[in-house]
Amino acid sequence: MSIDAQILMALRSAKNGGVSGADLSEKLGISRAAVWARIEELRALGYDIQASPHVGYKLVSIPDVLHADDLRSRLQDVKVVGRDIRVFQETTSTNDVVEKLARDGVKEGAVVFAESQSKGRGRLGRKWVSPPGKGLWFSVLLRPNFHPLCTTQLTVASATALVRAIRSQTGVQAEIKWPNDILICGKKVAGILTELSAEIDSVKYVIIGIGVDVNLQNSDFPPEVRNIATSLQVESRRHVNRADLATAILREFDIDYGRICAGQFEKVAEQWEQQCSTLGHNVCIRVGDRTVYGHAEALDTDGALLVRTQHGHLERIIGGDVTLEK
Ligand code: BT5
Repeated sequence: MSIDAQILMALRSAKNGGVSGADLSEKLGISRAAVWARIEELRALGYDIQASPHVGYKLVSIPDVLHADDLRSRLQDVKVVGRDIRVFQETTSTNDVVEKLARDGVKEGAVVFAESQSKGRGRLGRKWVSPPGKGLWFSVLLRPNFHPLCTTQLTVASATALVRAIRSQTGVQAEIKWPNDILICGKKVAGILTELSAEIDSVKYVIIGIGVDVNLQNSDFPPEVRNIATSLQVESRRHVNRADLATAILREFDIDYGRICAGQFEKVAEQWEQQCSTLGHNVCIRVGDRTVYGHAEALDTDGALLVRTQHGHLERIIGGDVTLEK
């Protein structure tokens, strides 16, 4: 772990107290002058660190920036998701960056954040609006040992993780629209783009791309999206710290990924069923050039949606665009 991450970790664990320069210097094995220099660097990034002769260094507030070392230092407890974190100021799409990492053999659990994306994308090549500094635009690399058809389980897991983290960080109750939308009061606040590289019966890697509209104002969305999108700031009426939210999402996703790897998808599905606005409704689903009408009954064991069609058949849908019917 980097020196900066260790300093931030020590300051955080001091809670309301402070940590003396001498203690930090001893703990990190660097001189007090070097500690001071690192503290100055962190202050320049916006970390408000007070220094006083009696209390030592004290972390007063953290800036709304994504700092890879800081995020990593706050995710000591994760098993897989978030054990390697990289932050870019700008990328084309974080899914592209992670795909390159995957091909280079990087271990699963790596997460790439970008402050902004010039070519953020949704499914079927749709555009994903990703302005700088206002959202969480990131992708997670996973190498699950399962059949490609089970990949929907990961989309389901990331959706439930998002709902839990949004709830714990903002108090707002979001809902899931199958398969990949997170909505608040019917407006989209986050989306998930799951991309896969696989052999016929085994997965090579999966990239879960997640976009969360955190502190965007309505005017930050282009006109064509403004009426269907919202942000956590708009809904909770307060600024949301992105680093806090990011660590909460990754921690929750790590828990659900652990469950899936242990063959306990049903535990994830249980939560999903409580948070999902699609189930129990009549739906219209566009799957490629086909349209399926029916009643969304349940989630199958691989994450597929089970829809009772107008003709009484139970259809398994593994992807598509859902519209709720009246
Ligand atoms: C999605 O696609 O919802 C998946 C979005 C995934 C974005 C993340 S960001 C990090 C990673 N890197 C990427 O390049 N992508 C992932 P889909 O269901 O196809 O929805 C796309 C539609 O959502 C667009 O056609 C717009 O109507 C709408 N949209 C675009 N930007 C939005 C935004 N910021 N917030 C809400 N809705 C948006």
